[in-house]
Amino acid sequence: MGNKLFFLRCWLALFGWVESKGVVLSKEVQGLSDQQQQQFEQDGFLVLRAFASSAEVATFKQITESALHPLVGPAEFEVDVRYPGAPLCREDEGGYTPRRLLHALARSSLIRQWATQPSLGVILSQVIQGKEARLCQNHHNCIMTKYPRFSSKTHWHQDVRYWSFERPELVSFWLALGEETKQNGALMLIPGSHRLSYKDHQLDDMKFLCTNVAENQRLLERVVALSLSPGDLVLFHCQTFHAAGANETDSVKLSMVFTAHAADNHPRPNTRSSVYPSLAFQVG
Ligand SMILES: O=C(O)CCC(=O)C(=O)O
Repeated sequence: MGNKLFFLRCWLALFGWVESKGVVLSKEVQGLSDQQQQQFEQDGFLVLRAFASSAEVATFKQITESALHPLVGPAEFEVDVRYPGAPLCREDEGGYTPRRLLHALARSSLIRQWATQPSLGVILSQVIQGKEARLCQNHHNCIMTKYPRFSSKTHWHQDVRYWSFERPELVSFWLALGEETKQNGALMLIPGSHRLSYKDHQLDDMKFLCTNVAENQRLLERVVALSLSPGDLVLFHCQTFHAAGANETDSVKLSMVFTAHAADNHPRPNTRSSVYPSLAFQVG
């Protein structure tokens, strides 16, 4: 019995080491410079190049690959969103193409550790008016999977449209796990669009920006199309208009996306935003 326990402990210790070796656990805590903070305030988004190490990216890619083959739910499928280019029903070819693996935080302690790391707590607090940040489990909390052939186009929208918080002051962070380019459907954003207000005729009934309206066409002249490398992180405000194309390449595009809010910005009770409690970031 004693021997069995000893071997079990050794196995667990080894497993723990293997589990943690892909993620840098003690990184120097670094916040944004004043210039980066101003850039975020002005544009409503900011790219932090090489934020995650190649070991971290490799670990998250491996977790993702094993959740895709076979598919481990919960997942959202392209057919569920019905965006342009998505298969129309499950029975169609590509009908089971995942669009995102949901509940990323519950999938691995390594993902949780990474997403709640002290540096992210500091950075997110800086971009939400210096308030203590909390990590939301209800939005986005996913690994986006953009597949060749069956992925859809995402029209211009603000993420906050379906979220219910006391104040529309949430910030998402998007980690590229591979190259993201126009060809495989990378994010495009409209700088400064989070600071504007919009009249009813500028948005359709699903709150997408109407591209045939003159005011919107002027906004669309400012579009920035991102090109990301593995490990790059994009911070974007929940009111920044963004869109993305379909994946026209032969390989799947993977990105991990989470959302944070100020601890004193509560979700409205009994909404999609209040189902699971938000998590605290680790202290450095
Ligand atoms: O990668 C995409 O298609 C865009 C995803 C997005 O903007 C969203 O889900 O809010």
